[in-house]
Amino acid sequence: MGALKRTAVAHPNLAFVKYWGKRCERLNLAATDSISLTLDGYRTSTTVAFESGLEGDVFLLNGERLPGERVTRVLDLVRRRGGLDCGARVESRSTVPTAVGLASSSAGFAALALAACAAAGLSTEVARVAELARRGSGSAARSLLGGWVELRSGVQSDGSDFAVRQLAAGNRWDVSVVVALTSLRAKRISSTAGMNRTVATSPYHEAWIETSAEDFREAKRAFLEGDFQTFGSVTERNCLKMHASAMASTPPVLYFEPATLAAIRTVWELREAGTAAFFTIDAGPQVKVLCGAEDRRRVEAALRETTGVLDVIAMSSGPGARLQ
Ligand code: 2P0
Repeated sequence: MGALKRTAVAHPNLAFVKYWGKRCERLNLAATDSISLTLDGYRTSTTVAFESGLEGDVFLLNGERLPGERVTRVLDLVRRRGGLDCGARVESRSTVPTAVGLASSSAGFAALALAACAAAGLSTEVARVAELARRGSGSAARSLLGGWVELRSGVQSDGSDFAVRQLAAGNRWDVSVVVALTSLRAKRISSTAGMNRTVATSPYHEAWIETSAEDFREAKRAFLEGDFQTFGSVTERNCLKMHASAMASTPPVLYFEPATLAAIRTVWELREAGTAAFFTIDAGPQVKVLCGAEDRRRVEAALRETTGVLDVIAMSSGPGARLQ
């Protein structure tokens, strides 16, 4: 066996219309369609080497050996398709803080799936890799593409109509994403567990699913028409509905910290004063603010002055996953 080894790089993405809940857990198919922007800034670089004689997989993240069950789940599919029966050594270097709501898994599984497909000699077409990246983390399929991306989860039980597509290049809108870090403590409940609990117990989950489809249509139309205000309003509404449905679970799924609410208030005050800035929040306490690039400094300054905000990081659009 020759050197079945490749490296891929990917970046996290940020969803403005969100994925929360699965329609099929086995195939990891989302219950809702989503729209995201792939970011620059943080990055993950992953090398996959299939090695004959290696039993089981070895997964290292920033030099630390981790269990890597999900890594093996993706690699098993790659092995089956590529007719391989050996273990793999996976070495990942990531600048994304993990488990704090900064989408580390989106970059991680996009890089892993792409590197593994290439190492195994499989197709690296986005559609093929997306199916594998998704099995690691639903949001990872979106990080395969750069700029503005839509993920359509489809309705078929075998996932055959699942698709990710680029809606537009990152420069379609000259925007910044300003992230207010409010806590770097690992979240108490993972996204997967949080969304599964929401599906199983939240009385508002059905309403989330129904209205999320409207949000997707409205946000996509606003995006294609260049209507930033409407896109931003739908973003906030969609985010708060996702969290409202999660909070109504038993036991509750609550990701906010006091500074999360303070940062929301700051964004609303900025808007009242005429700055078009809109927030979104993922499975963690960080507040991500979408604004025009020309307003970035004003938004950064306001968030820095917000009680409880630890740090502020500005990002722009980034490229999709690529082989090195
Ligand atoms: C999103 N999130 O659309 C939403 C918003 C978090 C909040 O996708 O279970 O880590 O691994 O498929 O992809 C985070 O969920 O979940 C996520 P799994 P994933 O970005």
